[in-house]
Amino acid sequence: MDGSLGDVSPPGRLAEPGEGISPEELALAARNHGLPLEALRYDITPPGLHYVLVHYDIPEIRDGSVQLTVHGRVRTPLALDLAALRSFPAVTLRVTMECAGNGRARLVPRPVSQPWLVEAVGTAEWTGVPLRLLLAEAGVEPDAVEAVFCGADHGIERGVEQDYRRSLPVDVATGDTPEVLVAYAMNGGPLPPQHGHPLRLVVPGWYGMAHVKWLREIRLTETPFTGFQQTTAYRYRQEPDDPGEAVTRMAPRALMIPPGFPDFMSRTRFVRPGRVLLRGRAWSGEPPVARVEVSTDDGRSWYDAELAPPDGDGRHAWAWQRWQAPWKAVPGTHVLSARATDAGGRVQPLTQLWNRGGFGNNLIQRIVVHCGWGEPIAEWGELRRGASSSPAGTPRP
Ligand SMILES: Nc1nc2c(c(=O)[nH]1)N[C@H]1C(S)=C(S)[C@@H](COP(=O)(O)O)O[C@H]1N2
Ligand SMILES: [Mo]
Repeated sequence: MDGSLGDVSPPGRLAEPGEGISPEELALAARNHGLPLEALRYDITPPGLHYVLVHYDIPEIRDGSVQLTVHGRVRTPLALDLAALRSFPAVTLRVTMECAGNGRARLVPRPVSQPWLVEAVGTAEWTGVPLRLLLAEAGVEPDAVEAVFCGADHGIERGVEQDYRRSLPVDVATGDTPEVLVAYAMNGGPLPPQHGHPLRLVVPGWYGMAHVKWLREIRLTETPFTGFQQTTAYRYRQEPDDPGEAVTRMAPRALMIPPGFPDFMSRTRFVRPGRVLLRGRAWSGEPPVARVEVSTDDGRSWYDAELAPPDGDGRHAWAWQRWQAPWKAVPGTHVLSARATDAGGRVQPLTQLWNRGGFGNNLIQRIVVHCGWGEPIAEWGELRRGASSSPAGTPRP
Protein backbone atom coordinates (compact mmCIF):
# COMPACT_ATOMS: atom_id res chain seq x y z
CA MET A 1 0.00 0.00 0.00
CA ASP A 2 1.53 3.36 -1.02
CA GLY A 3 -0.71 5.71 0.95
CA SER A 4 -1.01 6.04 4.71
CA LEU A 5 -3.70 4.51 6.89
CA GLY A 6 -5.39 7.94 6.78
CA ASP A 7 -6.11 7.45 3.05
CA VAL A 8 -8.15 4.29 3.63
CA SER A 9 -9.47 5.30 7.07
CA PRO A 10 -10.00 9.07 6.70
CA PRO A 11 -11.25 11.54 9.31
CA GLY A 12 -14.98 12.09 9.76
CA ARG A 13 -16.57 14.47 7.27
CA LEU A 14 -19.82 16.20 6.36
CA ALA A 15 -21.62 15.46 3.10
CA GLU A 16 -21.47 18.17 0.44
CA PRO A 17 -24.74 20.01 -0.23
CA GLY A 18 -26.97 17.65 -2.21
CA GLU A 19 -24.54 14.69 -1.85
CA GLY A 20 -26.51 11.44 -1.71
CA ILE A 21 -25.94 8.41 0.50
CA SER A 22 -22.74 6.72 -0.73
CA PRO A 23 -22.20 2.98 -1.39
CA GLU A 24 -20.07 2.96 1.80
CA GLU A 25 -22.95 4.31 3.88
CA LEU A 26 -25.29 1.83 2.19
CA ALA A 27 -22.91 -0.99 3.18
CA LEU A 28 -23.09 0.18 6.81
CA ALA A 29 -26.86 0.53 6.65
CA ALA A 30 -27.22 -3.02 5.29
CA ARG A 31 -25.18 -4.44 8.20
CA ASN A 32 -26.57 -2.20 10.91
CA HIS A 33 -30.32 -2.42 10.64
CA GLY A 34 -33.01 -0.50 12.47
CA LEU A 35 -36.29 -1.46 14.13
CA PRO A 36 -39.13 -1.74 11.59
CA LEU A 37 -41.36 0.96 13.07
CA GLU A 38 -44.43 -1.30 13.15
CA ALA A 39 -42.48 -3.33 15.76
CA LEU A 40 -43.05 -0.44 18.19
CA ARG A 41 -46.26 -2.38 18.89
CA TYR A 42 -44.38 -4.92 21.05
CA ASP A 43 -43.43 -4.17 24.67
CA ILE A 44 -40.29 -6.25 24.17
CA THR A 45 -38.76 -6.18 20.71
CA PRO A 46 -39.02 -9.66 19.13
CA PRO A 47 -35.82 -11.52 18.16
CA GLY A 48 -34.09 -10.03 15.14
CA LEU A 49 -36.10 -6.79 15.14
CA HIS A 50 -34.00 -4.94 17.75
CA TYR A 51 -31.69 -2.46 16.00
CA VAL A 52 -28.06 -3.51 15.57
CA LEU A 53 -24.92 -1.39 15.46
CA VAL A 54 -21.52 -3.05 15.04
CA HIS A 55 -18.51 -0.81 14.35
CA TYR A 56 -16.18 -3.57 13.07
CA ASP A 57 -16.95 -7.33 12.70
CA ILE A 58 -18.93 -9.57 15.02
CA PRO A 59 -16.02 -11.38 16.70
CA GLU A 60 -15.71 -15.17 16.74
CA ILE A 61 -15.78 -16.34 20.35
CA ARG A 62 -15.48 -19.96 21.41
CA ASP A 63 -17.84 -20.55 24.33
CA GLY A 64 -15.45 -22.57 26.48
CA SER A 65 -12.82 -19.84 26.39
CA VAL A 66 -14.85 -17.02 27.91
CA GLN A 67 -13.18 -15.17 30.75
CA LEU A 68 -14.02 -11.72 32.00
CA THR A 69 -11.10 -10.06 33.74
CA VAL A 70 -11.46 -7.25 36.27
CA HIS A 71 -8.14 -5.56 37.01
CA GLY A 72 -6.21 -2.29 37.29
CA ARG A 73 -6.91 -0.26 40.44
CA VAL A 74 -8.56 -3.09 42.40
CA ARG A 75 -7.42 -4.99 45.50
CA THR A 76 -8.16 -8.44 44.05
CA PRO A 77 -8.03 -8.91 40.28
CA LEU A 78 -10.72 -11.31 39.05
CA ALA A 79 -10.94 -13.73 36.13
CA LEU A 80 -14.49 -15.02 35.84
CA ASP A 81 -15.93 -17.63 33.52
CA LEU A 82 -19.65 -17.84 32.80
CA ALA A 83 -20.28 -20.24 35.71
CA ALA A 84 -18.56 -17.83 38.11
CA LEU A 85 -20.64 -14.93 36.78
CA ARG A 86 -23.82 -16.95 37.19
CA SER A 87 -22.98 -17.58 40.85
CA PHE A 88 -23.58 -13.87 41.58
CA PRO A 89 -27.17 -12.68 42.16
CA ALA A 90 -28.90 -12.22 38.79
CA VAL A 91 -30.95 -9.15 37.91
CA THR A 92 -33.26 -8.75 34.91
CA LEU A 93 -33.97 -5.27 33.55
CA ARG A 94 -36.20 -4.16 30.68
CA VAL A 95 -34.19 -1.51 28.85
CA THR A 96 -34.84 0.68 25.82
CA MET A 97 -31.60 1.30 23.98
CA GLU A 98 -31.05 3.84 21.22
CA CYS A 99 -28.00 4.60 19.09
CA ALA A 100 -26.60 8.08 19.71
CA GLY A 101 -26.52 8.56 15.93
CA ASN A 102 -30.25 8.02 15.53
CA GLY A 103 -31.69 10.72 13.24
CA ARG A 104 -28.27 11.51 11.70
CA ALA A 105 -29.24 10.88 8.06
CA ARG A 106 -31.77 13.71 8.07
CA LEU A 107 -29.36 16.34 9.37
CA VAL A 108 -28.27 19.17 7.09
CA PRO A 109 -25.34 19.13 6.58
CA ARG A 110 -25.25 15.36 7.00
CA PRO A 111 -22.40 13.77 8.98
CA VAL A 112 -21.15 10.87 6.84
CA SER A 113 -21.55 7.73 8.97
CA GLN A 114 -24.15 5.05 9.71
CA PRO A 115 -27.19 6.78 8.11
CA TRP A 116 -29.96 6.27 10.64
CA LEU A 117 -33.35 7.87 10.02
CA VAL A 118 -35.27 7.40 13.31
CA GLU A 119 -35.30 3.62 13.79
CA ALA A 120 -32.12 2.90 15.80
CA VAL A 121 -33.96 1.70 18.91
CA GLY A 122 -35.18 -1.46 20.59
CA THR A 123 -36.26 -2.83 23.96
CA ALA A 124 -35.01 -6.04 25.51
CA GLU A 125 -34.92 -7.78 28.87
CA TRP A 126 -31.31 -8.20 29.89
CA THR A 127 -30.24 -10.58 32.66
CA GLY A 128 -26.87 -10.45 34.33
CA VAL A 129 -24.76 -9.53 37.32
CA PRO A 130 -24.96 -5.99 38.68
CA LEU A 131 -21.57 -4.46 37.88
CA ARG A 132 -21.39 -2.95 41.39
CA LEU A 133 -21.34 -6.49 42.87
CA LEU A 134 -18.41 -7.54 40.66
CA LEU A 135 -16.55 -4.35 41.55
CA ALA A 136 -17.27 -4.84 45.26
CA GLU A 137 -15.83 -8.36 44.97
CA ALA A 138 -12.68 -6.98 43.31
CA GLY A 139 -12.44 -4.05 45.76
CA VAL A 140 -12.06 -0.74 43.90
CA GLU A 141 -9.05 1.28 45.14
CA PRO A 142 -9.92 4.80 46.35
CA ASP A 143 -7.79 6.42 43.62
CA ALA A 144 -9.75 4.78 40.78
CA VAL A 145 -11.67 7.34 38.70
CA GLU A 146 -13.03 5.30 35.80
CA ALA A 147 -13.83 1.76 34.72
CA VAL A 148 -12.77 1.01 31.13
CA PHE A 149 -14.67 -1.72 29.29
CA CYS A 150 -13.04 -3.57 26.42
CA GLY A 151 -14.81 -5.58 23.74
CA ALA A 152 -13.35 -8.51 21.79
CA ASP A 153 -13.93 -6.78 18.45
CA HIS A 154 -11.09 -5.06 16.61
CA GLY A 155 -10.85 -2.57 13.77
CA ILE A 156 -9.63 0.74 12.43
CA GLU A 157 -11.48 4.00 12.73
CA ARG A 158 -10.28 7.29 11.30
CA GLY A 159 -6.75 5.93 11.18
CA VAL A 160 -6.71 4.49 14.71
CA GLU A 161 -6.42 0.72 15.14
CA GLN A 162 -8.24 -0.37 18.29
CA ASP A 163 -10.37 -2.76 20.27
CA TYR A 164 -13.81 -1.21 20.96
CA ARG A 165 -13.38 0.46 24.39
CA ARG A 166 -15.53 2.81 26.44
CA SER A 167 -15.36 4.00 30.03
CA LEU A 168 -17.77 5.01 32.79
CA PRO A 169 -17.01 7.24 35.78
CA VAL A 170 -16.44 5.10 38.86
CA ASP A 171 -19.57 6.45 40.60
CA VAL A 172 -21.72 5.30 37.66
CA ALA A 173 -19.95 1.92 37.50
CA THR A 174 -20.42 1.27 41.23
CA GLY A 175 -23.87 2.93 41.49
CA ASP A 176 -27.34 1.48 41.29
CA THR A 177 -29.16 4.35 39.53
CA PRO A 178 -29.04 3.11 36.89
CA GLU A 179 -28.19 -0.47 37.80
CA VAL A 180 -25.40 -1.31 35.32
CA LEU A 181 -25.36 -4.97 34.27
CA VAL A 182 -22.81 -7.38 32.91
CA ALA A 183 -25.47 -9.25 30.93
CA TYR A 184 -25.29 -12.86 29.76
CA ALA A 185 -28.93 -13.23 28.64
CA MET A 186 -31.25 -11.29 26.35
CA ASN A 187 -34.97 -12.00 26.55
CA GLY A 188 -34.31 -15.17 28.54
CA GLY A 189 -31.79 -16.77 26.17
CA PRO A 190 -28.04 -16.47 25.55
CA LEU A 191 -27.02 -13.21 23.87
CA PRO A 192 -27.22 -13.47 20.08
CA PRO A 193 -23.86 -12.95 18.28
CA GLN A 194 -24.77 -9.47 17.02
CA HIS A 195 -25.83 -8.28 20.47
CA GLY A 196 -22.57 -9.22 22.21
CA HIS A 197 -22.46 -12.98 22.82
CA PRO A 198 -21.52 -14.10 25.41
CA LEU A 199 -21.31 -10.92 27.61
CA ARG A 200 -22.16 -7.27 27.27
CA LEU A 201 -22.48 -4.21 29.41
CA VAL A 202 -25.96 -2.68 29.78
CA VAL A 203 -26.12 0.91 31.04
CA PRO A 204 -29.84 1.78 31.31
CA GLY A 205 -30.70 5.30 30.17
CA TRP A 206 -27.44 5.81 28.25
CA TYR A 207 -27.10 5.88 24.48
CA GLY A 208 -26.00 2.61 22.86
CA MET A 209 -22.26 3.30 22.61
CA ALA A 210 -21.88 2.78 26.39
CA HIS A 211 -23.32 -0.76 26.27
CA VAL A 212 -20.03 -2.50 25.35
CA LYS A 213 -20.63 -5.83 23.58
CA TRP A 214 -18.37 -8.94 23.58
CA LEU A 215 -17.09 -7.66 26.91
CA ARG A 216 -13.82 -9.33 27.90
CA GLU A 217 -12.05 -6.91 30.24
CA ILE A 218 -12.83 -4.28 32.86
CA ARG A 219 -9.92 -2.12 33.97
CA LEU A 220 -10.14 0.40 36.81
CA THR A 221 -7.95 3.40 36.06
CA GLU A 222 -6.56 6.29 38.10
CA THR A 223 -6.77 8.68 35.14
CA PRO A 224 -9.70 9.33 32.78
CA PHE A 225 -9.71 7.13 29.69
CA THR A 226 -8.75 9.01 26.52
CA GLY A 227 -9.35 6.26 23.94
CA PHE A 228 -10.87 6.89 20.51
CA GLN A 229 -14.48 6.01 21.37
CA GLN A 230 -14.32 8.28 24.43
CA THR A 231 -12.53 11.45 23.32
CA THR A 232 -12.55 11.40 19.49
CA ALA A 233 -15.95 9.83 18.83
CA TYR A 234 -19.18 10.40 20.78
CA ARG A 235 -18.69 14.07 21.67
CA TYR A 236 -21.12 16.87 20.98
CA ARG A 237 -18.98 19.28 18.97
CA GLN A 238 -19.55 21.96 16.37
CA GLU A 239 -15.96 22.18 15.06
CA PRO A 240 -13.51 19.30 14.51
CA ASP A 241 -11.11 20.65 17.15
CA ASP A 242 -13.68 21.44 19.89
CA PRO A 243 -13.09 19.27 22.95
CA GLY A 244 -16.87 18.86 22.98
CA GLU A 245 -19.19 17.42 25.61
CA ALA A 246 -19.38 13.67 26.21
CA VAL A 247 -22.47 11.90 24.86
CA THR A 248 -24.13 10.12 27.78
CA ARG A 249 -27.89 9.76 28.43
CA MET A 250 -30.64 9.53 25.83
CA ALA A 251 -32.65 12.64 25.03
CA PRO A 252 -36.44 12.17 25.11
CA ARG A 253 -38.05 10.85 21.93
CA ALA A 254 -41.48 9.65 20.84
CA LEU A 255 -42.00 7.50 17.77
CA MET A 256 -45.28 6.71 16.04
CA ILE A 257 -46.16 3.45 14.32
CA PRO A 258 -46.78 4.70 10.77
CA PRO A 259 -50.55 4.20 10.30
CA GLY A 260 -52.25 2.71 7.24
CA PHE A 261 -50.19 0.91 4.64
CA PRO A 262 -47.11 1.78 2.57
CA ASP A 263 -46.06 2.10 -1.04
CA PHE A 264 -43.25 -0.45 -1.50
CA MET A 265 -40.73 1.81 -3.19
CA SER A 266 -41.28 5.21 -1.56
CA ARG A 267 -42.76 3.97 1.72
CA THR A 268 -45.33 6.74 1.40
CA ARG A 269 -48.35 5.89 3.57
CA PHE A 270 -52.04 5.57 2.72
CA VAL A 271 -54.93 5.63 5.17
CA ARG A 272 -58.66 5.37 4.53
CA PRO A 273 -60.86 8.24 5.71
CA GLY A 274 -62.30 7.81 9.20
CA ARG A 275 -61.11 7.13 12.71
CA VAL A 276 -57.48 6.11 13.09
CA LEU A 277 -55.81 5.27 16.39
CA LEU A 278 -52.29 6.67 16.34
CA ARG A 279 -49.99 4.60 18.55
CA GLY A 280 -46.35 4.55 19.52
CA ARG A 281 -43.71 4.57 22.24
CA ALA A 282 -41.75 7.25 24.03
CA TRP A 283 -38.62 7.10 26.18
CA SER A 284 -35.97 9.24 27.83
CA GLY A 285 -32.58 8.59 29.41
CA GLU A 286 -33.95 10.51 32.39
CA PRO A 287 -37.28 8.76 32.77
CA PRO A 288 -40.18 8.80 32.99
CA VAL A 289 -41.69 10.50 29.97
CA ALA A 290 -44.27 12.92 31.37
CA ARG A 291 -46.14 13.95 28.23
CA VAL A 292 -46.60 12.97 24.59
CA GLU A 293 -48.31 15.31 22.13
CA VAL A 294 -49.43 14.58 18.60
CA SER A 295 -49.70 16.83 15.56
CA THR A 296 -51.54 15.94 12.35
CA ASP A 297 -50.84 19.25 10.59
CA ASP A 298 -47.04 19.25 10.29
CA GLY A 299 -46.40 20.69 13.72
CA ARG A 300 -48.76 23.68 13.54
CA SER A 301 -51.02 22.45 16.34
CA TRP A 302 -50.60 19.75 19.00
CA TYR A 303 -52.89 17.73 21.24
CA ASP A 304 -52.15 15.43 24.15
CA ALA A 305 -51.85 11.68 23.61
CA GLU A 306 -52.88 9.23 26.30
CA LEU A 307 -49.57 8.13 27.86
CA ALA A 308 -49.17 4.92 29.87
CA PRO A 309 -47.02 5.11 33.01
CA PRO A 310 -43.86 2.97 33.03
CA ASP A 311 -44.99 -0.68 32.94
CA GLY A 312 -44.76 -3.14 35.77
CA ASP A 313 -45.35 -0.84 38.78
CA GLY A 314 -42.16 1.04 38.10
CA ARG A 315 -40.10 -2.14 37.64
CA HIS A 316 -39.58 -1.18 34.01
CA ALA A 317 -38.50 2.40 34.65
CA TRP A 318 -35.82 2.16 31.92
CA ALA A 319 -38.15 0.94 29.18
CA TRP A 320 -40.25 2.91 26.70
CA GLN A 321 -43.84 3.87 27.51
CA ARG A 322 -46.88 3.26 25.31
CA TRP A 323 -48.98 6.15 24.03
CA GLN A 324 -52.01 6.50 21.78
CA ALA A 325 -54.11 9.30 20.35
CA PRO A 326 -57.26 9.36 18.20
CA TRP A 327 -57.24 10.99 14.78
CA LYS A 328 -60.03 11.50 12.26
CA ALA A 329 -58.47 11.12 8.84
CA VAL A 330 -60.05 13.29 6.14
CA PRO A 331 -59.15 13.26 2.44
CA GLY A 332 -55.89 15.07 1.78
CA THR A 333 -52.20 14.80 2.53
CA HIS A 334 -51.22 15.01 6.19
CA VAL A 335 -47.98 15.15 8.14
CA LEU A 336 -48.15 13.29 11.45
CA SER A 337 -45.74 13.81 14.34
CA ALA A 338 -45.39 13.04 18.02
CA ARG A 339 -43.19 14.72 20.59
CA ALA A 340 -42.16 13.68 24.06
CA THR A 341 -41.42 15.71 27.18
CA ASP A 342 -39.67 13.96 30.04
CA ALA A 343 -40.15 14.46 33.76
CA GLY A 344 -37.26 16.92 33.81
CA GLY A 345 -39.08 19.09 31.25
CA ARG A 346 -36.77 18.24 28.35
CA VAL A 347 -38.80 18.33 25.13
CA GLN A 348 -38.10 17.26 21.55
CA PRO A 349 -37.19 20.17 19.26
CA LEU A 350 -39.11 21.17 16.12
CA THR A 351 -35.88 22.20 14.39
CA GLN A 352 -32.68 20.16 14.27
CA LEU A 353 -30.03 20.38 16.97
CA TRP A 354 -26.91 19.99 14.88
CA ASN A 355 -23.49 18.66 15.85
CA ARG A 356 -20.67 17.22 13.73
CA GLY A 357 -21.21 13.61 14.73
CA GLY A 358 -24.98 13.78 14.40
CA PHE A 359 -25.40 12.62 18.01
CA GLY A 360 -28.36 12.92 20.34
CA ASN A 361 -30.57 14.22 17.57
CA ASN A 362 -34.16 13.95 18.72
CA LEU A 363 -35.87 16.08 16.10
CA ILE A 364 -39.55 15.11 15.89
CA GLN A 365 -40.49 12.36 13.42
CA ARG A 366 -42.60 13.37 10.36
CA ILE A 367 -44.84 10.81 8.67
CA VAL A 368 -46.52 11.84 5.40
CA VAL A 369 -49.85 10.08 4.82
CA HIS A 370 -52.29 10.28 1.93
CA CYS A 371 -55.97 9.86 2.66
CA GLY A 372 -58.78 9.40 0.12
CA TRP A 373 -56.64 8.97 -3.02
CA GLY A 374 -59.59 8.53 -5.42
CA GLU A 375 -60.68 5.36 -7.28
CA PRO A 376 -59.41 2.30 -5.42
CA ILE A 377 -57.21 0.23 -7.70
CA ALA A 378 -56.62 -2.54 -5.19
CA GLU A 379 -55.93 -5.79 -7.02
CA TRP A 380 -58.15 -7.73 -4.64
CA GLY A 381 -61.07 -5.48 -5.67
CA GLU A 382 -60.27 -6.21 -9.31
CA LEU A 383 -60.19 -9.94 -8.61
CA ARG A 384 -63.48 -9.80 -6.76
CA ARG A 385 -65.12 -7.86 -9.57
CA GLY A 386 -63.81 -10.39 -12.08
CA ALA A 387 -64.80 -13.39 -9.96
CA SER A 388 -68.57 -13.19 -10.56
CA SER A 389 -68.14 -13.61 -14.33
CA SER A 390 -65.29 -16.12 -14.25
CA PRO A 391 -65.58 -19.88 -13.93
CA ALA A 392 -65.66 -21.52 -10.51
CA GLY A 393 -62.24 -22.15 -9.10
CA THR A 394 -60.82 -18.71 -9.94
CA PRO A 395 -58.03 -18.34 -7.44
CA ARG A 396 -58.83 -15.98 -4.62
CA PRO A 397 -56.15 -14.36 -2.56
N1 LIG B 1 -17.74 -4.09 21.49
C1 LIG B 1 -18.63 -3.26 20.91
N2 LIG B 1 -19.65 -2.78 21.66
C2 LIG B 1 -20.57 -1.97 21.11
C3 LIG B 1 -20.47 -1.55 19.77
C4 LIG B 1 -19.39 -2.08 18.99
O1 LIG B 1 -19.25 -1.80 17.79
N3 LIG B 1 -18.49 -2.93 19.61
N4 LIG B 1 -21.39 -0.66 19.26
C5 LIG B 1 -22.01 0.21 20.25
C6 LIG B 1 -23.07 1.03 19.71
S1 LIG B 1 -22.58 2.43 18.90
C7 LIG B 1 -24.39 0.76 19.93
S2 LIG B 1 -25.57 1.83 19.39
C8 LIG B 1 -24.80 -0.46 20.64
C9 LIG B 1 -25.75 -1.28 19.78
O2 LIG B 1 -26.18 -2.41 20.48
P1 LIG B 1 -27.09 -3.50 19.74
O3 LIG B 1 -26.41 -3.82 18.43
O4 LIG B 1 -27.18 -4.64 20.66
O5 LIG B 1 -28.42 -2.84 19.49
O6 LIG B 1 -23.71 -1.28 20.98
C10 LIG B 1 -22.57 -0.60 21.41
N5 LIG B 1 -21.57 -1.54 21.90
MO1 LIG C 1 -24.50 3.66 18.43
